[in-house]
Amino acid sequence: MFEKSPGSGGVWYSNTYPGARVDTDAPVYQLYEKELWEDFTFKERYPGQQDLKRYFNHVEKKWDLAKDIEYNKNVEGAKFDEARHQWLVECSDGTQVYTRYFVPSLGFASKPYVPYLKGLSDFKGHVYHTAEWPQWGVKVKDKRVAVIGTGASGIQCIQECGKVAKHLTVFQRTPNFCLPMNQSFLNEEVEQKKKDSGAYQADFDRSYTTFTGFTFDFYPKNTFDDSVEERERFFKTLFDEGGFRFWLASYKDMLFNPEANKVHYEYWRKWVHARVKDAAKAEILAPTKAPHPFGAKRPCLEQDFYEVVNQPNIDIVDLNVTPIVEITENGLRTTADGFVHEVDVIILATGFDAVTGGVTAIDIEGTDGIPVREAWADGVRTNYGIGVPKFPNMFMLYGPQSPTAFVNGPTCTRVQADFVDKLIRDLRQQGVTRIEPTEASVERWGNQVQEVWDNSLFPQAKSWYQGANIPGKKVQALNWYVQLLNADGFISLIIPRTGGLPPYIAMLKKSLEPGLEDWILAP
Ligand code: NA7
Repeated sequence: MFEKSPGSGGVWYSNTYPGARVDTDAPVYQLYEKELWEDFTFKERYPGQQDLKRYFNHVEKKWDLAKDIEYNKNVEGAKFDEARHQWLVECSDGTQVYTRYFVPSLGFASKPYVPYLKGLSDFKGHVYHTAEWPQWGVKVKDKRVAVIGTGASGIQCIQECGKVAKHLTVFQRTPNFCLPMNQSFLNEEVEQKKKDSGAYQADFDRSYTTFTGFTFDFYPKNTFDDSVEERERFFKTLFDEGGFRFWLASYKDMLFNPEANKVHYEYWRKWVHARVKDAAKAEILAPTKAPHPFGAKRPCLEQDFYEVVNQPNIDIVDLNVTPIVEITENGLRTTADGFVHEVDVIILATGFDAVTGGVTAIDIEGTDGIPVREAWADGVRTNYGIGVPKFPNMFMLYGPQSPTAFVNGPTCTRVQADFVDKLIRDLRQQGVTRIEPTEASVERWGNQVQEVWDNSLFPQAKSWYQGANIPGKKVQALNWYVQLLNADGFISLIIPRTGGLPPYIAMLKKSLEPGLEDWILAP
């Protein structure tokens, strides 16, 4: 394993900004091997970055992985050698290795995105991107801080920095439809009892059966099946329980039926306005007219974000009204009156070239000599989000056209890793040294991913889910979402009456059946 960072954890290594934490509740945000969870307990229901780092170190120790990982190794290029049926992988320090199989496991958020901001290099203060936060920390206490961006990183960062900064200005282009985290500390003894009683294992098992790889699933009713009172009661239980439930355990038509979606937005908007006392701020954070359907862009979980932004030391600038014209030596100039927001620190919470950026940043060359970034210029092409035509013996994990951004990360990677593990074992047994997806399987998969996407409300948001956050990037469905919906409820494309992860698991299994028809094999 080659790893660019000096330690394990991926995004949880590099994203050390204040407030960084996972939006998945315990215990399913971890690997499911008993030997790993029996003697490790997270400190909080939604673990913070430091705790996640502690977890990665635990796994590394327990599985004695350090001997297999080379840290501070940046993979720059990889090329398939047809004579050897092997990849030649090259690192920036000159390291070269031949390997039969090449498994880019680059995550969906490994290439930070910094938008063009005129004059940024003139700024005399400090500039930090949330994903490249110094490991030694940054002093924001008593400083004047600007945060650009209100995705998950921005919200978490504002929530923490706002409490200690002298003044903090939020530069918001699109409001985040934040949901309540309902955070709590985990009690060692209580968790131990859950482990002993089989509750942990039951949650892990359940995560393979739900749409999202979490322990909860969509409600099997449509929004208007219930009366207004029943709906309000139901919504309240989702908010009380917290997490992504209002998004991913609500009425099953919410992400497909615009009217059902509006009802969700209105409920959420009222909830925000009840918390943010400053009416002008509340309107920017939860406007009368929704900028996009609820949940078509990823919401973020908050703890006291709405109370923090209500503080007098916080201003919110709506960039749709007053865009940033330029960065000056001492701040950010916005149009309306040429006013400069003077700050000491600028925090860029501007996200990532998500899902594809990690893979396309490396010079991975196909058998036709074309790098993957060029091969995908008109759109990503994979089968099952794992194999890529003209890139034999390469298997991506947690990459584009997989369930990636729509499921619990560990569940998704586990499912794919099991698949790749079995595939490699089978190939070895059969004496096969070269495998490549068939064009037919790639065509079918691409159409399937896009067709399902187009039938949902997701395309209506300019989100990283579809590459729309990066200027010039091809807009397309980058994640496998799975289902179509009609008036009768879900219609699975593959297996009736199930959704999300389960059909994906079934398809991967089928793809391994004798004949491996989705793949071209060569001895
Ligand atoms: P996101 O979710 O991509 O958020 C990036 C934010 O930065 C978002 O609010 C953007 O506004 C904003 N942005 C980007 N470019 C600009 C410019 N030029 N001007 C102003 N604002 C800008 O990234 P995160 O790091 O928060 O989270 C990524 C995922 O990682 C997260 O969803 C989790 O799954 C983990 P926009 O919304 O595009 O109007």
